[in-house]
Amino acid sequence: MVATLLASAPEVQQIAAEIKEMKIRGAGEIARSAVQALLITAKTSKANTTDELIRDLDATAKLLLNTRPTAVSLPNGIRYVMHRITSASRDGSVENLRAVAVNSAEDFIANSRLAIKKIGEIGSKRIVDGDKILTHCNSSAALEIMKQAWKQGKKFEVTATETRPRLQGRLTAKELGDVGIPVRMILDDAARFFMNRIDKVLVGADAITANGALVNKIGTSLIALAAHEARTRVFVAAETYKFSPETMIGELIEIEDRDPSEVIAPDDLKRMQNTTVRNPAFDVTPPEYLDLIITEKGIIPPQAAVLMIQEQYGSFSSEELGQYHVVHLLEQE
Ligand code: RUB
Repeated sequence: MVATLLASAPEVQQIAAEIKEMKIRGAGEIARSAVQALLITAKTSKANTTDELIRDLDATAKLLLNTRPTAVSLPNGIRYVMHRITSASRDGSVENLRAVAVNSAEDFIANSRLAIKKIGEIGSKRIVDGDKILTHCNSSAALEIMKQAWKQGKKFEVTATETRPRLQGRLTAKELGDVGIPVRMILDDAARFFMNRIDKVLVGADAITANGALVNKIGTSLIALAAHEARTRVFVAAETYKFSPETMIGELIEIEDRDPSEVIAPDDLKRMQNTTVRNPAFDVTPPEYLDLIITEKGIIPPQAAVLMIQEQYGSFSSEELGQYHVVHLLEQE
């Protein structure tokens, strides 16, 4: 068994390490990279039987599932491929099953990129001349909306929070600034200070729960709270593979706790008596603080998240979810 896995190990291990170290980051890119790891495994596995190939793919899936816990896109992307493999016939040749794996992985990656473009098309209609938009962290889906709106000739400006501790706000400012959009970067703590001058908050998602709550970069819920107080609308850009089927059956989304050294240098911390550090990477914004979710299938109110999950996954048990028995996800009509 080890012999069949070794061939794909280095590249796959590298993808897993880069997700963990956040060299690969953002929920969409994490999912595409995890699926890419399955694709590499399918192409390079030395498996002689369909069972051996499934075992190799399953080992890669498990490795990837243990990288970052919060982005639901990751297990959903893996399920997209694994469901198609495990429901394909095992009686056929290993080459046929390899082709199923490669095609499903390629489909997921292509459809997920297409989903971002569609979100850009749909969401850009909600941006009007003169808008002052606030965004948090660095979401490719949220940025696509702003980039497409700018391309259409709309004139607006963006306030980007710096996003402590990893400063993804700088990536956002660079990306938007490079296409000509005027960006003002602010401290995360200044969001409420500026909120009265903001027309729309636009953020991405790591996960959407069945009750329509948003799991996104730490600080999103405080920004939504400030927006609620100022009667500023909050828009979420989320591909449908960010919706969590687990939450339909009462599971909670795990919030990643990252290393304290991202917040304070270990030597500085050592000098502080009786002090510990917590560094949750994400938080939960309840649906009451969100106005709408922009998906590639259209705009929905957060309360309709449950219908979106039902439409995509049908009904299922927790055992079925665990065994990749999930259907329809991201399938194009
Ligand atoms: C990134 C983050 C993004 C979502 C959506 O967190 O919170 O808002 O992942 O991104 P991190 P996208 O930097 O810790 O991964 O729209 O690109 O999927």
